[in-house]
Amino acid sequence: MSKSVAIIGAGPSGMAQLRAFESAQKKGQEIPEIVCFEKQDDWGGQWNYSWRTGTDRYGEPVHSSMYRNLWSNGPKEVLEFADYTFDEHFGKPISSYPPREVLWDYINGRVQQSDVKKMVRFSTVVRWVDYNEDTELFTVTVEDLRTGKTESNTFDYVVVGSGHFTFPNVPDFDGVETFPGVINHAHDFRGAESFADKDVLMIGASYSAEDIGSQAYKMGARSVTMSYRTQPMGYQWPEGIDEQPLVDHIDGSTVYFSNGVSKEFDAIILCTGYLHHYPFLPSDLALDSPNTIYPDHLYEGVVSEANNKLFYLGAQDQWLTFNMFDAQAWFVRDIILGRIELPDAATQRAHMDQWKDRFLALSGKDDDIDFQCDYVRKLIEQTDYPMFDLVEVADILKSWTHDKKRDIMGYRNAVYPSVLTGTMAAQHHTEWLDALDDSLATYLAVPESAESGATSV
Ligand code: FAD
Ligand code: NA7
Repeated sequence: MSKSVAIIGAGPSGMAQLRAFESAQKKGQEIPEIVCFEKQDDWGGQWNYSWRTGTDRYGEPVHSSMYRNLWSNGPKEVLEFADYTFDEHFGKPISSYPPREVLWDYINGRVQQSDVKKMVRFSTVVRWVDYNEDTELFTVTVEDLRTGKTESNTFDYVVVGSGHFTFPNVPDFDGVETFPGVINHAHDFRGAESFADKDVLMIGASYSAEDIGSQAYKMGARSVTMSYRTQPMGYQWPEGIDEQPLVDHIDGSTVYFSNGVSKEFDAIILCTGYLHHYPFLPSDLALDSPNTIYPDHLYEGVVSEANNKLFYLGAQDQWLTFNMFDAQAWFVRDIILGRIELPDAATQRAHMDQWKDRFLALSGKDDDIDFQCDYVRKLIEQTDYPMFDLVEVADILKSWTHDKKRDIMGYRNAVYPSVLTGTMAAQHHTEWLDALDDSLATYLAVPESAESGATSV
């Protein structure tokens, strides 16, 4: 097969694409020439933690928005790879909400077993991608960050797996320049220890505000205030956390909210989300979308309407993550291998409109969950990726949202069964609120106190 594929990024999406091709190859299929360009020194994308903020040692924008004490914010049972279970990786049941390093170990474990790392060019950033209508080839220009050398090569297909939780959405607020304390976007947040005994404000009402606010509470903040634009999160927050409407203006350390309430703060974290930003793509090829579970102009959620040889993985807002990226990667692989034929442009458009109409009619989280699980099921039905019970996955996701409503500081102590193996997750030795050591070693260790029946190390 003389075709060639460039994959941009070796995060969970890019790794899924590598694994998809490898899986076909192992079944005797000839595969194209594949090069995956990854600007970081290692793979794992967001899960590859960096203490750095701003720019990295090469002067490139730091990619990961994850922080030291991050634990999975959804049950691991909804993201489990269908071809590599948690049981297989860890050899024993683990809890439903592991810390970042544990999930990185799991993602890494699947691809370590294979030979795909040789297809990745690390420390190599994609600078520009151009499509030539005459040759029907993409020219991909990259820079080896270690040598500073640029080079351009042509490819038949490009798969974008560069993620969309890196470039901060930074709104302005009247008087914000007079605030004397620290102001950061969530992208640059690395830990909440310095918030002990401080009054902190989160602007935003989604996952980042919820989790960074909870981290601040865990690390002993005097008060945590979350400011919402559309609607409050509405959890039963413990004493010391409250929600206020949008910031009206800021005067020195005092923040005035739109309901007339005002309060002094020591620090502000902008949990205001991220931009879909693809600085290596011309505007006609770059996806332009808000953070949503149905970005338009992607046939089957992955094929660029502007150019059917360009694909996006993981471009959706995510209820499902690793297994959805797999479903997408297997589907993209089969288009490239010629196993799936794309319909004409009008049929693609009609299909996208159908899904868009359904998306626009969704009301509430349960609907969103069913929508994304249906989407993933329909993709898997078209490939040889192992099918799993997506109704059960949807049920776990719905239970998770209810767990959070019931106990926002304790939901991570709940356990769920694997939909693949049936194994019930283990009750972790330490409750999340008391767990201050997030390392893989401590997570997997059996504490001495377990023998005496105590619940914390
Ligand atoms: P990414 O993980 O972002 O990886 C993209 C890769 O592309 C990176 O390695 C990057 O270096 C590379 N890249 C980017 N641009 C270029 C370029 N020009 N050239 C070369 N390489 C490039 N998901 C969960 O399932 N559970 C969670 O608990 C969870 N928590 C999260 C917490 C935070 C703070 C964030 C931001 C996300 C969280 N997510 C979580 C979602 C997370 O985005 C996905 O799990 C997953 O990492 C997405 O994979 P990806 O490969 O699509 O993108
Ligand atoms: P999200 O989920 O995209 O949420 C962004 C939040 O920011 C959302 O509540 C927005 O309010 C709010 N927002 C955006 N612009 C503004 C302005 N101008 N003023 C006030 N509030 C604003 O991003 P997250 O960072 O929380 O989560 C992204 C991923 O990171 C996710 O997958 C997690 O797992 C980790 P809205 O509701 O639109 O009014």
